[in-house]
Amino acid sequence: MKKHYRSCNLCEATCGLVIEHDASRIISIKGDKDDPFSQGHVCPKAVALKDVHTDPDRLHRPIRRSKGTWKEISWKEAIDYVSSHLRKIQNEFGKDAVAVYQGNPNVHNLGLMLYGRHFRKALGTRNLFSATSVDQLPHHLVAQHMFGHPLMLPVPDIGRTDFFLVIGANPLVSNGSLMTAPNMSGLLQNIRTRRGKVVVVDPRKTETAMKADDHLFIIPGTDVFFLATFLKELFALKKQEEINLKSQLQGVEKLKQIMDQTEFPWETTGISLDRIKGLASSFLKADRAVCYGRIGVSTQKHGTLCQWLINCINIISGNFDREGGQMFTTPAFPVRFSSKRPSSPRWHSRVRNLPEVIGELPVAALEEEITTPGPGQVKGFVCIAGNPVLSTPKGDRLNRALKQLKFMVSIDPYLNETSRHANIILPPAFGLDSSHYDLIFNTLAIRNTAKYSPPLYAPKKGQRLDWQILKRLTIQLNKGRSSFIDRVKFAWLNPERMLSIALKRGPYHQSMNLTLRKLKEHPHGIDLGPLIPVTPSGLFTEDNKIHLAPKLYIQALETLASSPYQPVASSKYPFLLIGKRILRSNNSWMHNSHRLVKGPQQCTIQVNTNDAIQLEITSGQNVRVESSVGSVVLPAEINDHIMQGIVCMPHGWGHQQEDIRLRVAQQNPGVSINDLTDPQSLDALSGNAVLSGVPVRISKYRNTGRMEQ
Ligand SMILES: Nc1nc2c(c(=O)[nH]1)N[C@H]1C(S)=C(S)[C@@H](COP(=O)(O)OP(=O)(O)OC[C@H]3O[C@@H](n4cnc5c(=O)[nH]c(N)nc54)[C@H](O)[C@@H]3O)O[C@H]1N2
Ligand SMILES: Nc1nc2c(c(=O)[nH]1)N[C@H]1C(S)=C(S)[C@@H](COP(=O)(O)OP(=O)(O)OC[C@H]3O[C@@H](n4cnc5c(=O)[nH]c(N)nc54)[C@H](O)[C@@H]3O)O[C@H]1N2
Ligand code: SF4
Ligand SMILES: [Mo]
Repeated sequence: MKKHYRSCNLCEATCGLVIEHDASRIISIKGDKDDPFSQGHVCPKAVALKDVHTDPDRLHRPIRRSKGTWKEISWKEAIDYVSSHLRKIQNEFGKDAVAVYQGNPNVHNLGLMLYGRHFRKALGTRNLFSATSVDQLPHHLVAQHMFGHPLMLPVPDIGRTDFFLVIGANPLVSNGSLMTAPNMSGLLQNIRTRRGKVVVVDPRKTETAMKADDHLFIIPGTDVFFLATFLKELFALKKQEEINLKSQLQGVEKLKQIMDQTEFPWETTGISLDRIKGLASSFLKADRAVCYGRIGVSTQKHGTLCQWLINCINIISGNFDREGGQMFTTPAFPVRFSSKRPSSPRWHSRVRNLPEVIGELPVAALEEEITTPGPGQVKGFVCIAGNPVLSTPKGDRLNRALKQLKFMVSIDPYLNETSRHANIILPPAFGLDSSHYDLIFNTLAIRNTAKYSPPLYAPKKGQRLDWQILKRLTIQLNKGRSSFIDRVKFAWLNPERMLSIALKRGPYHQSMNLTLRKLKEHPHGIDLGPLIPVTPSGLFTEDNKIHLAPKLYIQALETLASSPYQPVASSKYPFLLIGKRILRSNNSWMHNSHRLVKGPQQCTIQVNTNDAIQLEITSGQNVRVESSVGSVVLPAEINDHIMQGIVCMPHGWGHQQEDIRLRVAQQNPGVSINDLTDPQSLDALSGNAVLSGVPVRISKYRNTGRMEQ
């Protein structure tokens, strides 16, 4: 029996694992106590890596659809088939006729991160989409405007803070996002042991809120007014000369002026002015405080303004770029390059004229790009590690649209709700079969760390890793177009070589002799120390300053504050639907692990007790949920942990199609929240989808005998 050490790459926490195994069998998966970062912490999903590894439903060879059935074909045939079809479409209809969607696991996969860029470049299409625009796009946009680079994402230094203000995130369940921090419950507990405070602002009394010192219920989508009122109070309490980093700030006066002059409709939030002011005052009094907002505030109408205001709160309260506040990482693999950033938008979507943001278009526009005829219409589609039928707004419409494509390929280990539409599926050997180094999550971690994980088992004969698939496709697409030198260089590269080169260019090579070889000698990972201040030299703005008051945001906030507030809920759709995460679930793709889905149905709709009484709904009873774009039926879960007028359900469920191959998931399919979300509803500044605060009506479901979802 042997021990293998690696990082779990399922979620952002990057926990260290120790896997006991023999030549062919995994015996156990546990937390690695010697991992300097995670120190033994894991969640139930880590053990399920074994289920994914041995899942009989997983594909191992390319399959091609032919006359309604799937046939296995060789990799050579598959790569030729895909590259020739993509080229044919581009030759006939133009480069943009092929669209690409990259899903969440791309950022958890070293090979896809390193080769995705080359593949996209070889295609040369502007129809690039990803899960970013149903997630954290506002953060990137704000980072670009304020700090000069979309990857300058500040993280809360939660290990050293005394006041953790959490808005629209549930890190005890999600294990943290844009805040790589294993052992969230320990970290939260430590804040309280230090006599610090944890305060949660959320329409739901979440698992995190239950462990917090205080919880404020907020009406979904009104956070922008809560945050603006909070910031206004900080300006009122804080003397100008006390603002630290002041010489590095650009636009303080402008921001102060707006805050002084504007009254924000705080009453729409459902939180009293006294409470907002009281919270701002105790935040300011704390030695070290940090305000943090995630999915709940990123995926709403004013997501970009919310993330901008959150940064401003941290800056003006004196908690920016300092210990215990909001800080930047110094990653060993330097992912932020200082090349001059082109001014956005460089192009717009064809149908709705939506601007490109950081090189991509809002995925909410993908369906219309496929279905609307005319020059530039999308005819070919490459889906890499993504399941947009379940994860993007009005996914059921996209489900229909994908049928219209001339050609589609999925690079995915499963035949699922999205890949079932492909003409061909290229399934990678992945997870435990691949080597790993976390490019993105080391860049978002609350300590600077580095860890290399070798593959547990080398891929079996006839299997290909993600990077090998993308590399072959890129070579085929570039045939006859790249120079001999470029071709030789590209053929020589592999993830390990790229990693080795990058580490030598990184900040720890000189000081600590950090190389890939050294990482290999330290299988538990290497701690590179706590986060350190980087301002001003680490900023990417031309003047090396933090831009506090980008014109776009100031104008948008002024317009918003001066127009009469329109409540989102209406008499037709009186409830607001919000989303959540479940501990034993990972977006849309881990429901085929029996150990994760066993027990009571997890895809339920949470309804407040008083609302349930009025609607005569009882726990476990089926409820119909209707929005302006669709309807679903699912069982109710009734309690007081949710505000009256708000309902909540998880995303990633809805494995109902018969022709998919997810035998465990299909026994308990659930329904998709994204049959209810509206692709027309976007954060105007970033194009991010609005997934929080969707107006719906709910009613007791009376089965009429008709087939219903
Ligand atoms: N309403 C609503 N919608 C949401 C959200 C929400 O909160 N509410 N959350 C959004 C967020 S934050 C996200 S990140 C997205 C996620 O949405 P997506 O990224 O579109 O989907 P996932 O569910 O992560 O599915 C990932 C796919 O990748 C495959 N896969 C897994 N690992 C690998 C790998 O290593 N290689 C390859 N090639 N394939 C792999 C899986 O089989 C699966 O098909 O959903 C978004 N959608
Ligand atoms: N177990 C598990 N962990 C995961 C994932 C998973 O699917 N399962 N997915 C991973 C991914 S891809 C991501 S992006 C992260 C996300 O990580 P988090 O952002 O922590 O995700 P959620 O748990 O969805 O928390 C969002 C919170 O926002 C609240 N909310 C909704 N609308 C509003 C609003 O209008 N205002 C406010 N203030 N709050 C609101 C919801 O009630 C919920 O508690 O989680 C990651 N971790
Ligand atoms: S918290 Fe995330 S990284 Fe840690 S074991 Fe669970 S899924 Fe893996
Ligand atoms: Mo995400």
